[in-house]
Amino acid sequence: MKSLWYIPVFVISIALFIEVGGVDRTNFKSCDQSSFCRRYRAMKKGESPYQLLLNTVKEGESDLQISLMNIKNAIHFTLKLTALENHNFRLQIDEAQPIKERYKVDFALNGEPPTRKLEVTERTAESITVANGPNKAVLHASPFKIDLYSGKRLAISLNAQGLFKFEHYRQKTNIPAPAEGEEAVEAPQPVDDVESDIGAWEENFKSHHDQKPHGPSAVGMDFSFPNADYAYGIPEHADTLALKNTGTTDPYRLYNLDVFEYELNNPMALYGSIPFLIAHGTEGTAGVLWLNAAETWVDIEGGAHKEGNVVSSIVNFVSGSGTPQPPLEARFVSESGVVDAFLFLGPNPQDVSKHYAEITGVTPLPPLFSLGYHQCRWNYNDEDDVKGVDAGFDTHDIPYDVIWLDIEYTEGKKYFTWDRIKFPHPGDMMKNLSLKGHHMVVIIDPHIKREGGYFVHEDATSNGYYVKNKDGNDYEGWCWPGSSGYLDFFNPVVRDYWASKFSLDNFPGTTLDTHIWNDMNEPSVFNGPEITMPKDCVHHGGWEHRDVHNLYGLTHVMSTYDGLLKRSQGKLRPFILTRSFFVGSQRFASVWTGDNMAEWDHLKASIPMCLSISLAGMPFCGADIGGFFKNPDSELFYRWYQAGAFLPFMRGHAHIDTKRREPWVYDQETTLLVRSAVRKRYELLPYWYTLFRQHETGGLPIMRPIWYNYPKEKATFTIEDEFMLGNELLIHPVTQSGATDVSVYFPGEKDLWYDLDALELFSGHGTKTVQVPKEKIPVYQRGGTIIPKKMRVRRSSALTKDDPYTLQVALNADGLATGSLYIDDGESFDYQNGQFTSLNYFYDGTTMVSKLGDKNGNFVTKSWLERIIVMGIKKAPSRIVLKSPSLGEQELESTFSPNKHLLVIRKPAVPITEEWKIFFH
Ligand code: NBV
Repeated sequence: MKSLWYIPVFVISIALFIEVGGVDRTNFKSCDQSSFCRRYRAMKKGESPYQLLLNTVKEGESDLQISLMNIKNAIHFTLKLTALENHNFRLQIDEAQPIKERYKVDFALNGEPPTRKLEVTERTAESITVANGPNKAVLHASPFKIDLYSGKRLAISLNAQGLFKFEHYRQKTNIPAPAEGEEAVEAPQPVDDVESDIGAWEENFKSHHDQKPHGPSAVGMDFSFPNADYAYGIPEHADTLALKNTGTTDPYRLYNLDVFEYELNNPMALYGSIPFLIAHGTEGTAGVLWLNAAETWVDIEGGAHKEGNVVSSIVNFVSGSGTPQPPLEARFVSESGVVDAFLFLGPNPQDVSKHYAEITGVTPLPPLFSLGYHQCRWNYNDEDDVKGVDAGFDTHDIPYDVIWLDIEYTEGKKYFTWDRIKFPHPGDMMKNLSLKGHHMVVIIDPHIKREGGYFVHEDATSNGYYVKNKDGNDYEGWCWPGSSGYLDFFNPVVRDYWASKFSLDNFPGTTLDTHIWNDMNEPSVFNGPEITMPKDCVHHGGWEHRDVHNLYGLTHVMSTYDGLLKRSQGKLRPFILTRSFFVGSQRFASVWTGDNMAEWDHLKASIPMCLSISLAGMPFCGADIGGFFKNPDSELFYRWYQAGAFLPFMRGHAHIDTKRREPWVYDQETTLLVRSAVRKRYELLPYWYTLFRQHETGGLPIMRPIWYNYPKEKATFTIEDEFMLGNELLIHPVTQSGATDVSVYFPGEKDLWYDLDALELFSGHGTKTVQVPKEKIPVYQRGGTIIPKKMRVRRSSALTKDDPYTLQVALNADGLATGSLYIDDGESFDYQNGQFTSLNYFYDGTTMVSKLGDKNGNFVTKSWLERIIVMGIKKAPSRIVLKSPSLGEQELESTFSPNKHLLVIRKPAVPITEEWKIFFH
């Protein structure tokens, strides 16, 4: 019997991969089909029956603990409010005397969050007020509510809507059926709605039965942001950047799932989850991290969004326009765990990101090659195919850095092995790629083929490394290899074991230039409920999969990262791409938006999707260029490269059933257009690298919504067809078929925007129509900035190592500009020991200065300064003189275009790492 179930599953999966027809919603739960979501959504506002017992307050150095009681059933909880460094707060609520310990999220935070002194400033019979620097929290006893102030402004209120609810663990009350002739025992009065919910103790979905041995355990809290207009973040959803009100739809769902052919514009769950929301309005920005790894749903209401905003439409109908908008509300509900909420009070978007990054970590500086172009396909068939594709880039003079191998390179989908027919000499293949400075990324999924003799399976079974099913046996699911086991990365021994598999000895055929792609790590289980692991499976420490589901992918990449690190004795920076992610995944991996489609709307969606992921602290994001499923026509293809060249992670990828689509397989014109887009990427690599270093040190996103840099400018709040890189570049990719022009919004009342192709001023503040002939990528440099470039075309980023730099200066209305450049060896951790140079540049009309940003840096390079381009200069200087330690005083040559207001200074020729001054006379 046991072996028969897979036949239909297998047939279904095959069918899935041939037909392209849109998501099968019946595979995934709606809120109504998830019993805790249904229960919580049925709750009415103000129903929250909790009261703070103010006479129980215990003051700690940096925290306050108080008892919280459910007045309906007298169950007690412990509330702990902690003062975090940077004047934010952390709220933790747990059962005071649970019959079973509740899961608290591990791995996500970057160590124990730093705290500071919490001061009690006021006590009344109804409330207690505590201060954390300029910010304060007022805890109201009854009705229970917490108001958080950023300075004097009320930024966030908790339980203001009265929707907080905490389902305590309980014993199941089994009421024996009456024997014949006996009277029925009267059922005890239900203590809450849980008792009457048939889904509370077990639940069915399709053919799957979820046995809930611990019963109902959900937690939920509402957060109000009185002054905010929109909420952003909580990826991953294929939806708008500004979150929609969910009054008439399902809530946004956070449950890492492999959603085949995901649809756009809906709140369904996708591969990754980051329960971090940013609320923003002209008066300030605030953030909430709801640190819970169980299935989570998020309802959004109020704010400036019109559609789905029931309250605001009634208010507007009754009293006409001009009525204050209802407060923006977000309500998080999770199936288990505790309440653990980090409350970031801003007041600026930058404060929120920085403080979030301090707690959850940043993306460490990636190796330079990984910022170049990546060429992938499911699959490059064999070594000759790889050789041919590599040669194709040379023939067509297109730079690229990485070629990827998908699952077919393995022997029967057994990871850490090679198909010996197709890839008989992987080591030689690797070395040949390395000769031209290229790298390879190979896929390693977490499912393990259950086949006797396969070393990983043998080790996993004999040592008990697999996740267990509810009966305590190894859980067996179905994935690419057929019957599969799933390593339990929650066990530190398993993580070490997995890490050791990446050593060059254990994974023969790889070299230090081989990096890793972790796919299917939601985890994807073809025959599991919702294509994932059953919730009643059990992990290390006895935790149910229900408690930790959204952490699986994080633990997988953590361990892979460790493996790659150890492989080079901690010397080289690993590159990993992950599909599934959670809070903290940014510390280990880059991410992409999974299996999109070769459709214009999917190209368009890649911008808000990566923006949301970036806002949630994961900056290294991209989308499959060209679209994974289906075949793009040439226009979609080259427009996608043009957009993709300006997303942090740039990779072309395609499904196994699609036509080949290396950059040169269309007509010659398309090849040239793609080539030009990729070359633009390479010119800007020094700028990208500097941006990533700034992220590492400052925690801000790299790709940013326009409002992030212009927080007071309401018109920007819902823009999602353009974005900024750092503070310098504004990009409005063409995402419409047949477009001859696009309408670009230029923010900043006083800002000036320079066209990156024409090298001249294009616009001030406002909306402008931009002509977009085939080769045009609308990219603008903000006046007041300086960006570094390298202009020589090479085959890979590695080969540009000693190339000279160009500095591109764009003047603001006052004729000023500043910028920076970061340089190191591009691959090792030596930069952490001083092997780097970081420079700041200042231009003020009479001088331009290069100054070391950090005197401790002492990187040695042959690179020099080849050119300085100044855009927006009114008149030509009569003399330009350079003063530098190595070259002394020298007059520099230049050309000036009066119509363009463009000055090009030729060959300053100073070593790039030097401090110098240029005088304009
Ligand atoms: O490994 C095959 C694919 C991969 O190409 C894709 O990028 C992943 O998102 N993988 C999913 C498995 C199944 C795709 C239908």
